[in-house]
Amino acid sequence: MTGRTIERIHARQILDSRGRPTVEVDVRLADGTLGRASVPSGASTGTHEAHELRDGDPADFAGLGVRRAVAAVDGEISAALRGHDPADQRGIDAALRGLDGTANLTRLGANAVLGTSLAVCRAAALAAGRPLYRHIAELAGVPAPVLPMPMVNILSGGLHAGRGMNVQDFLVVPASANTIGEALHQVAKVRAAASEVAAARGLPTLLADEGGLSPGCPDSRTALELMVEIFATAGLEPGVDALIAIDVAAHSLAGPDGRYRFGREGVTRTTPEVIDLIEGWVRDFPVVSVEDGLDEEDWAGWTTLTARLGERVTLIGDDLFTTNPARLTHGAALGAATGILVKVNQNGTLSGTLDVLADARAAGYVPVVSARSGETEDDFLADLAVGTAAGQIKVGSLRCSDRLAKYNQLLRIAEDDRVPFAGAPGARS
Ligand code: 2PG
Ligand code: MG
Repeated sequence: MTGRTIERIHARQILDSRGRPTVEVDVRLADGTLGRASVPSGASTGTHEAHELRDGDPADFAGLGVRRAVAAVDGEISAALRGHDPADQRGIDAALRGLDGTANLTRLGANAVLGTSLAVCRAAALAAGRPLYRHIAELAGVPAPVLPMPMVNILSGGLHAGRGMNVQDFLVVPASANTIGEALHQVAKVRAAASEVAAARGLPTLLADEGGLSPGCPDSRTALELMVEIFATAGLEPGVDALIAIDVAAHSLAGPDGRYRFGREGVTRTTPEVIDLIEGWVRDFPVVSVEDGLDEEDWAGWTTLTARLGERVTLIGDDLFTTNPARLTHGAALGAATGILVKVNQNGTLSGTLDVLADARAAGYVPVVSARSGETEDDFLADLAVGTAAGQIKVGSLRCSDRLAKYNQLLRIAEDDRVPFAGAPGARS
């Protein structure tokens, strides 16, 4: 065995940013190199995501334990990958999928498979003595890494904040920033202004799941007005320095009758009415992108929405695509959405995620690399966004170490002056 072979893979159950169990994987190489990675977890999840295996034992973290996934890594996965070259990411990911044997990674668990896939990648980069983002760029066939523009959570509702607002997230994009450092500085001003404005208005200043505020605005336009006021308080010009990104997470509003329930307003809307609502946001506010404006199965609605607004804002599919190549192909054929949220745990392997990013690019979709609402201190995503030159990243607010871990890694990568900053996002790639 050479030094660059996998000697042992070991997993453990750790806790994520919501205090729920998740999988952490250690990949040990024969030369002693240790690659470690952990797995995120969503709250507003798409139906077609790779399967997150939970134990369902009510006595263990209310059924959320991941001991079976951990056992799969320590047992079958470790045995199958022992002796493999960690640089062969594609071969390893194919072996993991083959070992699981199901389309959605239901047998071993996408959490077991993804944790291994990411930890293998990190071990390979460490063993080769090069930065993770450079290693990922090579795996992805990307000639030049790029630091992404962040879209940063400021106000939350939906499943990230006890349904205090119907729309899940309002985010800031610091559009006039010329470097990642400047971008984060502008966002820090916005985040501080958000607390200041909320306190002045007697709104709650406690944190939502991704470190933003949960002001409980009665409707979306009130939240958008609050965003604009926050930008002005931060000394930033709305529409020039600071743009608004919105994640509706419409899947969590959709009822079985195909209508959307905006419970805080006491209003139910049809698909055309939701499209009108979104058009009003785009007309009256500096909105740069709208994510999951409609439900994951509302393909006809998505096609209409895209035809109406696709040239004016980026329409991002998250639950719509679930980082799944077949769903992206389907959407591209229909002309549904113009952007795609890319989440490693929706797909299940690193290679699969890189393939979806490549497909998205080929089809002209704007990619956004994204964290989950449940995260750990793992900063892999920063290197993934840079290495794939994705252009944009979404990892939550400027609060909580699980979020800052990613931003701080971007600041470290920025010391490599060969890596440019993406700058302001355009409506289409
Ligand atoms: C989303 C993500 C991140 P979750 O909807 O885009 O904000 O949330 O991880 O809960 O799916
Ligand atoms: Mg989303």
